[in-house]
Amino acid sequence: LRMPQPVREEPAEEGSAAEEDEESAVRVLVVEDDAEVRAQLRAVLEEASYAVHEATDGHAGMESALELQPDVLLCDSAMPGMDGLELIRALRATRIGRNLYILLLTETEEDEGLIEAFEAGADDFIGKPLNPRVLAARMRAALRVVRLQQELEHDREEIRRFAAELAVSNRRLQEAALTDALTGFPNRRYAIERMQQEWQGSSRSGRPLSCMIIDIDEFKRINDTLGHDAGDAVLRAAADALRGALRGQDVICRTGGDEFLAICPDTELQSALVCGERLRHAVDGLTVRIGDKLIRVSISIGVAVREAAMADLDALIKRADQGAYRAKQLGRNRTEA
Ligand code: GH3
Ligand code: MG
Ligand code: MG
Repeated sequence: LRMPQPVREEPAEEGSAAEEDEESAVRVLVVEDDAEVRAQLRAVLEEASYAVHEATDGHAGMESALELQPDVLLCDSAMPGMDGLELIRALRATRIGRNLYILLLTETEEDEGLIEAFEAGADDFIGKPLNPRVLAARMRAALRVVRLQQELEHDREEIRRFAAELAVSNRRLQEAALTDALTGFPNRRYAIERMQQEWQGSSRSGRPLSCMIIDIDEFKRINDTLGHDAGDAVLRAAADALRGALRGQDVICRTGGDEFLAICPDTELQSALVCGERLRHAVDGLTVRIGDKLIRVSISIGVAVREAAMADLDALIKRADQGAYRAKQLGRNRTEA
């Protein structure tokens, strides 16, 4: 059971147009030990407006791939040290490498070699020596997959955002369902659930639990003589005064009409009585201006503490109710146990 709390709103961040352009260019990482082939690849790729990055061996390729997170990896199969297939296998085992489109440059195009390349995780291959038109065509095929991947990622991001918004509005609804709109205090439903929690906690730990029933004096007369709106204004003013005099550990709920319940965990009767008196004083003498009239407000309070002989929560509330009744009988504007 959560106390109603205001929800913070995060401002949306916006990237500049230049940043977005940079992001939408398809990034290709070329891993190739032969400088001449690298230059040839770069020429073809830049002609087609890809953003080209280079690495000269498998290990450097691995590092660059993880850091740059390119859209396409163009990698040579035969390289000293970590060769192309080893690089592909290593990348496919990472989160970043899993969605990468991988195009393998191979010297041989015999079946066994190609099967091994696909099994290592290649998406496509291209034979050496390079035919620039074949490379451009295979890159266009790669682009179809990359675009789908990007759309998928974009949709996933939208879903995440939507789910987050839903969670926020859900939380607001839940909070509203537990809040009294007039005073902003937790409402009766919250009060009952919270009291049950505190009752159980206190029964288990043996720590004291007190509560108070607080009722505005002669409230009907305010309604009857000045109208319901005036009554509402008095209720709000009384609630604000109560809020200002409340200890941090205590909770006040509006349980109905002109009645409030204060829940005081870890509190013996004597301290609860002191707290009750502080609340009563905070409201006593409060004047609310309605038109040209000043209305004086006071409250009567009944206080009770959990006792071993009490069968259940209702017994505790009933005891507090009896205190409030006595306070009214004894002339109002009083705190009684
Ligand atoms: P007592 O000193 O004995 O408490 O007298 P009282 O007139 O305050 O009697 P009681 O507490 O029984 O009266 C509660 C009244 O509160 C009854 C109803 O007309 C009024 N009331 C209940 N809910 C609202 C509300 O939301 N707004 C307003 N303005 N009045 C309300
Ligand atoms: Mg009353
Ligand atoms: Mg009442």
